[in-house]
Parts: sequence; C-alpha cells; structure tokens
Amino acid sequence: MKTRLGSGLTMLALAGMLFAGTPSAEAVNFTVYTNKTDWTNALSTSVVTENFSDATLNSGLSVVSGFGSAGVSGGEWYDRADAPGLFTTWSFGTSIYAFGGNWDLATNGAGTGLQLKILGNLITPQIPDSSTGQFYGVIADTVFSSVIVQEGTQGGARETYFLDNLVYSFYETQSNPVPEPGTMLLFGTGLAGIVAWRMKKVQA
Ligand SMILES: [Ca+2]
Ligand SMILES: [Ca+2]
Repeated sequence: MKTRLGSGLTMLALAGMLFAGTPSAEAVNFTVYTNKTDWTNALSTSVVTENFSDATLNSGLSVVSGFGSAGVSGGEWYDRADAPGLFTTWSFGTSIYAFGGNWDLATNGAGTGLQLKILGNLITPQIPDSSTGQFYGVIADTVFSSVIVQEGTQGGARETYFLDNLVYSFYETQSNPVPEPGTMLLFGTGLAGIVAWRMKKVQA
C-alpha cells in the first residue's frame, strides 16, 4: 500500500514538473513589425492575403464592425474606430499566430490612431495616426483566432481608416513550435485526473 501511494506521489511530482516547464497561458508575447519583409521572414509558415479585390472575404475569414458604413470600398476595407462601440473584430475560423496589413489612417485626417487587442492584450506600440498605407503587423508566441481593431490614444475623437492586404499565417503543428495553451491545459488536467484516480484507488 505504501508503494502504491508512493507511485501516485511520483506521478503528481511528474505533473508538477510538466507544468513548471510550460510557459504560463496568460503570458503572451507579441512582436510588432513595421516592415512587411521582416514580418514575412520571421514566419515559418506561409502567408495568406486578403486584398479586398471584391466583396467576398477569404474562406474562414469574417469580420464584424461597429461602424455601419464599414465594408469593401475601392479595393480596400473601409472602417472607423471610436469608443465605446465602434471597433472591429476579425475572425479567422482557426488558429493563427501572425496578423498584419497596410493601414491608411489619413481619411478624415489623423485621429486617435488604432490599437490591436489580441487575447485580451492591448498591443503596443499602436498603429500610428500618421500611417498612410504602411505595414503594421504582429507575431505572437501563442495562437489566437481573432483580432480586435480599436481606437488608439493618439488624440482626436475617432479614427476613420482604410485597411488593405490583410495578411495572416496559420498555426501548423509540424512546422512551428508555438504551444497551444488549450492543449497543454487538457494534457495537464488529464494527468491530474489520473493521479486523483490512482490515489483514490489506493485509499479504497
Ligand atoms: Ca486591395
Ligand atoms: Ca483617419
């Protein structure tokens, strides 16, 4: 009996070691790129582009904007960000780890600028309100499936803008070592369950 309990504790220790070796799910690191070539070169997976050449978005890509007039216009995405309700959510249908685009904030003048919000994290530096089509993109060390584009804090009342060449890259298990927090959590939960089951069995 002592031996069985001992083996249960060994498994508990093993689970603890696995947790210790895993980055915290809350700690997401983002790297901001203002050069598209650098952003592309930093990826280990292929780039998917939505160039807004027509009103149909890429398969799996969807968008919800608080701005009633948002939409494809002249080969670009036309939108506005303003607190509290005017922000835009881009959803990708599956896990990605990189996102970017060409941002033109000159329309209606420079406003608040724009800020991305991913997995609850506000990304800094923001997209500058002086942008006239320059690239701004991020790469995360964990996966996400949606991006919120909201107003920044650079002055002005709101930000009207065009977005073109929206780019993103899918997470692929075989070619990128980005851990998926959900999977690791399930794995850990499974181990804890085994330990609890074994210890209960020993007591019975
Ligand atoms: Ca375009
Ligand atoms: Ca503007």
